[in-house]
Amino acid sequence: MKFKVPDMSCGHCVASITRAVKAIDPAAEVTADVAGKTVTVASAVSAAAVAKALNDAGYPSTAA
Ligand SMILES: [Cu+2]
Repeated sequence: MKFKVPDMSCGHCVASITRAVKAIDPAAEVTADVAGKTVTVASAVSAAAVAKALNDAGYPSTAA
């Protein structure tokens, strides 16, 4: 699943996002493209659950 995360602007954002996703799925693989403002997540949890975790961490997203 892939998300557009407009507010992701630096390595700190990536760390926060990665932590938020791993909090709901420790096995998730998170790949962030800061320049492209996209986050790709490989996880067994639903896209909706990941989107909620991102939002709760302060990073609203849309499907990309
Ligand atoms: Cu940042």
